[in-house]
Amino acid sequence: MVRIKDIKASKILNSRSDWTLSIEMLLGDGTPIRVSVPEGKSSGSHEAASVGVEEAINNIEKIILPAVRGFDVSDQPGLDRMLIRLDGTPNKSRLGANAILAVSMAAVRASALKAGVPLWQYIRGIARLESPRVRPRIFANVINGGLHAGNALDIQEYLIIPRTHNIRESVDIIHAVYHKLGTICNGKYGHSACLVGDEGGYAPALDNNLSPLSLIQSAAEGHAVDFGIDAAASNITMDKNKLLDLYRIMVDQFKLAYIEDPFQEDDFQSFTEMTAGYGDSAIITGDDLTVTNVNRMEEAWERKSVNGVIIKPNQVGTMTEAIEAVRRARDYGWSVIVSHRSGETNDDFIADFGVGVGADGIKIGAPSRGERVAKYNRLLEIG
Ligand code: 2PG
Ligand code: MG
Repeated sequence: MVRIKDIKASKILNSRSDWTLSIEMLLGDGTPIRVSVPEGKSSGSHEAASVGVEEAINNIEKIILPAVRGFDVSDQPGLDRMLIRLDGTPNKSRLGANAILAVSMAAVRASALKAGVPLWQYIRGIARLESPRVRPRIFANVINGGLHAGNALDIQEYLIIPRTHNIRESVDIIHAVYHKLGTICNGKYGHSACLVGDEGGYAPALDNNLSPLSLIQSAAEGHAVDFGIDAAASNITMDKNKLLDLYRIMVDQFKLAYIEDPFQEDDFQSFTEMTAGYGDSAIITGDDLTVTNVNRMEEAWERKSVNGVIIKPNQVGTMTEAIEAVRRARDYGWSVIVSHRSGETNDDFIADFGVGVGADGIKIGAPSRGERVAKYNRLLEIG
């Protein structure tokens, strides 16, 4: 049995140079386990609530540590239940989803280390999901807009999705297309217009929401890739009919295979229409709509609003609940896409999580910027 002896919490910088939470959990035998938590910018308003970093540090040291000291890290459901009870609010607003998640993640990492197995394999074991043995397809965000870039693109993410479950092949394709895209972008708009955004994709100074798809199409010529978008539409002011027109053109001209958050986060009805219209050829995915929350997912299922779902551990706050959300999505027959956040650290936990739960896809930004590359390289290591 491996017990929690101590937890030291501190603040570190994330990829947007905002402070975020990092902890070092000390185990009974003195082994230190480090994790840090990411942070979204286009966050859904129904996500579990994180608190400020100083408050999270204080909550961990003054409230969480006294409760979990001596706890067996391998009892993940027991630990997570205790954290949820200790918080006592429906959205983790007392202790903070960031504070709770850090402890929950550290327990998983500690248990994997002590069990002598890779993190992804340990997660596969505790998830007990009937996961296919194939690896997730990689969803690479190669052009950034919306809140993740300083350009005028309404759409937040333009994604390429290689049609392979082989990690090496997938990264090879993403690498090739990303470089070609850079060359095309520089040639057309000049270097200064093609610097990268928050998730490492190029952020060309464009305002036509279709232009990025033309660029990507040229860059991807000859490669087996699908195209997708994350509209993150809660941050778009365009009215519903204009958005529908835009999506119609995108599907017709570029055969979009993936559309995330096409409408505002509470507009289940419009998602339902979208899924009825395009769900046969595209994965219509909830992110801000569903926020890794089984109650929101249930509503989306009853209303046939989506056929795919984003899973982000920090939207819900514990490993057990994130795994439960994956299980629920499987019951519903939905595609499961595990995702990083736009404000990341170099912690590569999410790569192991995506592989461990047998996700269909994993969204990790573009293959540039250290915090994104950390996830790509971890996936390559896992193989
Ligand atoms: C999203 C995410 C990650 P953020 O909307 O899917 O790409 O962005 O972390 O800013 O919510
Ligand atoms: Mg999203």
